[in-house]
Amino acid sequence: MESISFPEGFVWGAATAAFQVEGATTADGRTASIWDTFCQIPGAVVGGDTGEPAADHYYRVDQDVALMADLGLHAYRFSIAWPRVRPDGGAVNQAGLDFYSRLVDSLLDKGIDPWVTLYHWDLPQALEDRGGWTNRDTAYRFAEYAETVVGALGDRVVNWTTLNEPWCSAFLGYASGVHAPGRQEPEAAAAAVHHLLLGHGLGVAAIRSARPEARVGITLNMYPIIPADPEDPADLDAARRLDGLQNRIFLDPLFKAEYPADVVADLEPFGFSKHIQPDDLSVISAPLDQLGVNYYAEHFVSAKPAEAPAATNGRRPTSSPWIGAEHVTFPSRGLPRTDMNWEVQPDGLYKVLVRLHEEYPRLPLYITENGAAYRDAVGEDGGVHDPERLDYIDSHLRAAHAAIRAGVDLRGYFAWSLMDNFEWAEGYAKRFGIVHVDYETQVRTPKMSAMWYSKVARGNALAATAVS
Ligand code: IFM
Repeated sequence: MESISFPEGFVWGAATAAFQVEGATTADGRTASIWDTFCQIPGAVVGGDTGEPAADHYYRVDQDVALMADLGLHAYRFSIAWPRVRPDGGAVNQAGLDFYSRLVDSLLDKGIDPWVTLYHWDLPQALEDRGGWTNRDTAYRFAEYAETVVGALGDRVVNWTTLNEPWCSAFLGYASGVHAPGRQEPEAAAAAVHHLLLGHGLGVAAIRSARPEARVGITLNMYPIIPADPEDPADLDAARRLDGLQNRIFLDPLFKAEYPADVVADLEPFGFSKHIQPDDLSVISAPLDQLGVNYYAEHFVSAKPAEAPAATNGRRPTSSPWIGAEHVTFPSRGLPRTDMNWEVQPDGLYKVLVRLHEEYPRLPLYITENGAAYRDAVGEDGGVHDPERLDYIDSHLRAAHAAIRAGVDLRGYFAWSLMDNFEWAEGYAKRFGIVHVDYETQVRTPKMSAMWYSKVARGNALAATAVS
């Protein structure tokens, strides 16, 4: 393997999200989010895990910032907990804002650029009680919340992300029920897609009016969709439908001011278009400064029935997130897999980046998440040896670099995740961190991948051989 350098100024960061790392779910006026409620449903989260203690980041934030500085990170992507700063979606809670204000100051003090995500899935439960993202009003409440956060942090934060992975919020939250709020109503998911995008557009306007100099984007989880048999019309239709639901239903309104006609037709049985009001698409397509891409794997899809239904392993029953495409299956093609059972396919990252470059306006791109869960343990020597994660990140960085060589304006990479954390419905069982967290003692141990990543960030380059 060759040694490669990244463009000057390339941003090397790591990411987390509030509910996954903070803990302190009732501290200083925070009220319940949909995830606090969801965790109480029997069988919803593996092991009955909850947002406590997570990585106790709320109380260990100084130590964590010092760790990032030791690793030589340029930027930290974190999210704000809406129910900390506007509990129940209502009045502003200064104590909640103060936590993030201190975090921003401490990052800047160490020369680390704060990248703020406003919504990483922790909707105040009180807003869900009024319909959550199925209710158009939630988009306006989101804009109000955005205005509050930008008002408090906008003097020091430049890079803003409105939503993280709205696909998950809409389809896992309201159709499959795998994520909070755990609803299994396809019509609700269709409504949620549009209201999340509307919230994004209104949020962009709120950020720009408070801080014209802000750099604003959204983060999408993008997947190349590969038909199992490219000669089979049914597999090709399966791929078209999934590309519509995963990628184009978000990209087209954001960047072309229209929903893709085939997706609108597919979703008509779920009442999708009745939620779209006359000016909505112009709000949603407000110009952005950058786009965040979260990449983990490809979807290899077929219209043929699955060989064996997936086991539920004691979890509560869930539905398909693929509304109108429930028949689509995901056959194995023998690629290596991570502990999430996700394929390892770095070439898919190249495909995603080049597709964005070719089919959508040429915005600066950032990989706002990429990484892998593996079964790590602290060894007898006190270290955590995670060569698979190191190889995973190395191979994806090589794919990203190939995209840069092909002309893609890629400006940064954020490893998911800075540290082990609450992996949603999988609880604490899946470890994505480059830093190991012992949840009993809250001791942090940088894994071998973290030491390696630190060298990459410092040198702005990948060495010829991955494992140092
Ligand atoms: O942990 C999540 C994160 O919150 C959003 N993107 C995918 C990660 C791994 O599942």
